[in-house]
Amino acid sequence: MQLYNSKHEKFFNRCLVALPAQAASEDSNKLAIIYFSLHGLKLLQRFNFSIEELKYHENCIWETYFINKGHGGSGHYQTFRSTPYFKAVGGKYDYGDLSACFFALYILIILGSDFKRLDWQKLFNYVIKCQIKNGANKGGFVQSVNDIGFGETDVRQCYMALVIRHLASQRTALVDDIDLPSAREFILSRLSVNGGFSFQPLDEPHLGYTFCAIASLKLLGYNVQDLDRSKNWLIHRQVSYPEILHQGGLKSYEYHRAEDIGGFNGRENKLSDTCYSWWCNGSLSIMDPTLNLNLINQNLAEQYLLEKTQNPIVGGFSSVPDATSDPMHTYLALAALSLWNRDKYNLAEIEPVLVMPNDVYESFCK
Ligand code: GRG
Ligand code: ZN
Repeated sequence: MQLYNSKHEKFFNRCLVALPAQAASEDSNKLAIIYFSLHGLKLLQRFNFSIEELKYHENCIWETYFINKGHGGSGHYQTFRSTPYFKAVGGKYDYGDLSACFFALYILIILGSDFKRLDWQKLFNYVIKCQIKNGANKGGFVQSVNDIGFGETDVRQCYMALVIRHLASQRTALVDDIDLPSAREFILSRLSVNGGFSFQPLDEPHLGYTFCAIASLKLLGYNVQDLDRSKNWLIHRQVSYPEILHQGGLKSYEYHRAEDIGGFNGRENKLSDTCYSWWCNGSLSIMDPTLNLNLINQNLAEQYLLEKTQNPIVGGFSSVPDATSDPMHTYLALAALSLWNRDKYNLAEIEPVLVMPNDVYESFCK
């Protein structure tokens, strides 16, 4: 069982330089791809750029993605766009979005920006604009806002809004704020009786939403270690099958796949996927960093990633065995391996709430 550190380093560097033509539709996810690749190189402890390169790339991010709207007053806000396409279209179509803010900040932080071009309160004014003030989704956030809000409203946007708030408050004392009690109510209303969190109340819980909810509650100062049902639900995301399945007793069961063992699924009776190794163990670690990871079978968990979804030839990890590697699954696999055994794999420490290497966060806070 081996981690191919140098192959993954080359994989991330390739993703930063050029992607295959089939990835053209990922244009609006470019900031996310850059985040996973740069922070992935840092986790590998192979983040080796010259001062000139860092400055050059930082400048590209500001020039291409930053939006500064208005001329003073409370209506003045700053944000980031997800694709340069909107800059070209301009006007009323170019109004930024929460995930672009989230990913752009992570990139600028790791590039060592001094953030002199940003007014943190004005950036936060955009987050305030995104919060829903009334109705069934009160306290939640829209993904994007112009005169009206756009996009899905679930705990993912709460998570990104609260991370931006946390980062902004490291640099400035925020004068205007979001409505914190209703954000908390919004998240808790998605807590299912089995301990998982869902897209909307009474929906099927999903691990991706559960990570966002637990990390958000932690950022809100909630005692997440007391969420016992969530802990139980999380532990049961690790895939294992009773002996009878291997003996052929229930061979026709559609969701039995022997290669999934040790991996994690996103919800009951579904298949393993690399990213869930992170969403599950990251959540457990946020709830209790010292105890909870002992509750899963770590050896099988490492084996699933290293032997089933790691690509030893071109580098990277894929979502499922025999698929194409991608930067998100590669980053989240390394993040999970760092939680379990960072010394063995020569990885940097990961900060689980922010999904950012600890030393990157610490240098931002200095
Ligand atoms: C990237 C660190 C970081 C944070 C940003 C966007 C976001 C915050 C987190 C994503 C959370 C997530 C994975 C949500 C899951 C959404 C969902 C319901 C996926 C279901 O996908 P299916 O049905 O997969 O294809 P399963 O495995 O359930 O069959
Ligand atoms: Zn996945």
